[in-house]
Amino acid sequence: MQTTFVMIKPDGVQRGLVADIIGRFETKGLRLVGLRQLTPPLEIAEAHYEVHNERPFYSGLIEFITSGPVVAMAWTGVARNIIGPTDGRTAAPGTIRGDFAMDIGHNVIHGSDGEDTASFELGLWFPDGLVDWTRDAEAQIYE
Ligand code: IDP
Ligand code: MG
Repeated sequence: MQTTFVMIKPDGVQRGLVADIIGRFETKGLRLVGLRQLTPPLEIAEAHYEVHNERPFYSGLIEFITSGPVVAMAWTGVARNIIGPTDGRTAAPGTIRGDFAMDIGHNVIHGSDGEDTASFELGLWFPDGLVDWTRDAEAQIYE
């Protein structure tokens, strides 16, 4: 099963959305295997968004993501469709971005977009590794 790096961005933390967002992944049936709150150091933020470093929004994005605490998480199970597409204005209701975001930059949450980015991002944000445990309810959640 895939594990995704998920991060509640500074706007989501400031707006008090942490409990609601964690609850969506948890009640859907994903398994929480990493959780930490931190104000991202510049070098982690720059490494995380390195693929975008030529884009016009890059410096604003780095400023935003280092502006205050984020909640970094690792979730096992399918996460991306809970998050929704980048632009909150067009993301479908029912997704986190569709329900909570009104813009493309301040879009509340990040989720890795594939297996390779997931392993890179998990190593970057969780250098000490993840929590290895079995969620007993998975016997009911998965057929
Ligand atoms: P993603 O987060 O859905 O994977 P990406 O295209 O990888 O979206 O962009 C990374 C992040 O950069 C977005 O989540 C958003 O916060 C920010 N971003 C992307 N495009 C724009 C833009 O056009 N203006 C401002 N910020 C943007
Ligand atoms: Mg992306």
